[in-house]
Amino acid sequence: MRLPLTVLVFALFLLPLAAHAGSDHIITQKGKKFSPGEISIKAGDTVTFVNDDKTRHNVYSRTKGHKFKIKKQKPGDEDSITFDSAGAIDVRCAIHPKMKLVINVSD
Ligand SMILES: [Cu+2]
Repeated sequence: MRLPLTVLVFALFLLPLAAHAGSDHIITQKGKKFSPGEISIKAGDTVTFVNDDKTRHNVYSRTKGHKFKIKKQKPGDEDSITFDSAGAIDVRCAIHPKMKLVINVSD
């Protein structure tokens, strides 16, 4: 059986690219809590922060070497951050101090 050329092109060029791309993880903000409250990912992975609340959130981290700040997120907004290096990253919300999330990034 002969494979169509397009299938071979996909197999040779696109699958290796897909295998090397980082995974995407979803963190939901609902009831003024991050869910899940802790997550383990690989360097190069992306985390998408979804505001599933009726209030605004303002996600940030001050962990050394991993600082980021997603300004204000309205209900329904989502923003993605890619984490390129290993570390335990403390994530907070500037509006709700009780909101805590730890992102464990491994190589
Ligand atoms: Cu918040």
